[in-house]
Amino acid sequence: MKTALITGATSGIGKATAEIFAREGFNLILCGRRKERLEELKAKLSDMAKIEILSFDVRRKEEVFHKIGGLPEEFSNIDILINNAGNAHGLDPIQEGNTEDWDAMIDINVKGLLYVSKAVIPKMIEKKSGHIINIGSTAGKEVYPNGNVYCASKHAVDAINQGMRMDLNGLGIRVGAINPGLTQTEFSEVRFKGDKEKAGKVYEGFKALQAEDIADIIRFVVTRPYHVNIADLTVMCTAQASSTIVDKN
Ligand code: NDP
Ligand code: 8X3
Repeated sequence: MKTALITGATSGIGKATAEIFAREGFNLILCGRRKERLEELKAKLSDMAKIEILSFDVRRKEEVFHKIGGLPEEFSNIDILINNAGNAHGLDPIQEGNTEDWDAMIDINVKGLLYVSKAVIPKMIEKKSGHIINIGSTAGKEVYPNGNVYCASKHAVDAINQGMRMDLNGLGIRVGAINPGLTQTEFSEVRFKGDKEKAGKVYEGFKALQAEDIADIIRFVVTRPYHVNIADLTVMCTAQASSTIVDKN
């Protein structure tokens, strides 16, 4: 049975992916900072899959290596890595940007993804198999006003995804990105620092993607035959045509 490590499993896309993977019977390593949420999810999914929870902040390099390196034997052989942890912090013009928000986005979305990947890749190379899915964004394909540093962080994920695929070519490891557009999760609540009303408005007047829609696509990607690698996939809801064109009524 396959073992999957999912970062950002406490909410949104990561949580929905954990749920769908559990139904596939995969062994799961669920990561995130909010340990109580991981424990709740473990309790919910344990009758379908073997679950290990790993609570750490992806920004803490030493902790990332310590936690992933210390996985119990039965979870140490990771077949699938879902690099999903991440968020936007703020939506301000660059001249008004908050440097702590900038640090958070670069440190979590870019450096955190790199640390987790570096902790997981050596064993994949050893066994000459593995599958890494990097969760990018439409914000990694185009830039929108006030999106500046978030878009930069997701453009970096796009570049890392391409580079990772090149560097791991020939080593038996599949690498691909999934780039969602507007998806209704806790994403906007985090972006607007807990302002639920402002966050809710982002998804008013149209049917946004749901976390389960992306999770179902991730399930599809990881269940293709081994010679098939979905390298780069952009998904938007029907109402969205680009980062700035959304049909709202
Ligand atoms: P959520 O806010 O619902 O989930 C974000 C997840 O990331 C949480 O589980 C959170 O866990 C985890 N996370 C955040 N910061 C850290 C950290 N420092 N260390 C460890 N884990 C962390 O948002 P989404 O599900 O929407 O976001 C998931 C991914 O999808 C992100 O990479 C996001 O950029 C991307 N995305 C989202 C879109 C959207 O419109 N929603 C569209 C395109 C891409 P915890 O807080 O418990 O640590
Ligand atoms: C999340 C989608 O458009 O808010 O990556 O940047 S968007």
